[in-house]
Amino acid sequence: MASRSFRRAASAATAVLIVLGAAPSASAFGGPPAGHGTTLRKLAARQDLRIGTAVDTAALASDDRYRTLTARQFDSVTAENVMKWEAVEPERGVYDWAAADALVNFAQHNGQAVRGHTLLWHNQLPAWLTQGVADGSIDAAELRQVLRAHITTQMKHFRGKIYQWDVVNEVFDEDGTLRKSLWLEKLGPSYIADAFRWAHAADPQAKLFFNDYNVEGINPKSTAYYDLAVRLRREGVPVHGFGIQGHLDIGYGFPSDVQANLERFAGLGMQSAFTEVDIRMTLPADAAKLARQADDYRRLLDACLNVRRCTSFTVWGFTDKYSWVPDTFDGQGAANLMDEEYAAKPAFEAVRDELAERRRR
Ligand code: 9MR
Repeated sequence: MASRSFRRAASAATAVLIVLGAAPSASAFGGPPAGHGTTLRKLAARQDLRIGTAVDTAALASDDRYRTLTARQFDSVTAENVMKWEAVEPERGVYDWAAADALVNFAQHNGQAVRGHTLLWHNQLPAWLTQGVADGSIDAAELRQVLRAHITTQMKHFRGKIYQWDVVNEVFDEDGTLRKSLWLEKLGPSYIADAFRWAHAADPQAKLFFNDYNVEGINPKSTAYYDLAVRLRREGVPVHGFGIQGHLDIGYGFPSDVQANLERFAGLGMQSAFTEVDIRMTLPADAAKLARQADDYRRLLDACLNVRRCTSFTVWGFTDKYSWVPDTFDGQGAANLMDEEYAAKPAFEAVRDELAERRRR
């Protein structure tokens, strides 16, 4: 592989210019001026890779620059929140698809594919469901039917419009044992195979994914997914992909074996994807931290480009303006490709350069 400095020099020579929508104001970190030329999605298409972003649908409706950049830079979108169970079925049997449908329409209008997120999780469940389970008014048999109805209804609603679905989200703990969620507690471990079977029956074209964090490298948690994938596929359960969220922190130390991890899933005939990449830091940001962040983004993307069955690379929002990070991690942030003013950070340039220079194996 060419050295990083070689590739950087080659990139400068290629002089790939970017369009950042309406001209961004100068960044505190000196992001490049807006130029005319190519975009992340054009570069990714040449690599046979989808480049995606999570979308905050409130921002999409209210912020022109956000909307322009979402359409221009990405060819895959994921609903950050509006396809989650609490959003689509706030009252039992009463579905509200308005926000999710608006995003799908936006995507279709802009020639973008949609990743579905997520059918089965332990978070953002509707209160009627968690309360019903807690007070015993929904017993295990009924819960199984409720889950089946939810998955079937949602998959049918979006049938043919979603290319990859995060069917089960975050079902393992760090030590590789199944998370003690209400699903495991009430239904036992078979709920996972059931979820995939029900999803596939309702939309046979969609590729069905596991999705989790802290599974970038080979570790007990990612190995638990690997072992489960082996077993499920042997049993004929339709599980097609492994989603690696990629919520990192520049202080973590870059996870080892990312490419080897992707390769072992490819060896099973499965796809993989980076589904929620952001790389946070302790604020304030400075040049050294941003350089480190850029390198971590580059290395994740590099691993994906090196494995043909890694089919999409999605960032969890592209601007620091709407990131979930500062609300969750005290004193941390600046995790995205662009700053709050939409100026490109070194991480944006790193992703762009990597897409421009590399040829997939
Ligand atoms: O970014 C999402 C944030 O707006 C929500 O408040 C939060 C609620 O749990 O979920 C965030 O998205 C999560 C995703 O659905 C699953 N992986 C972790 C993401 C970050 O918490």
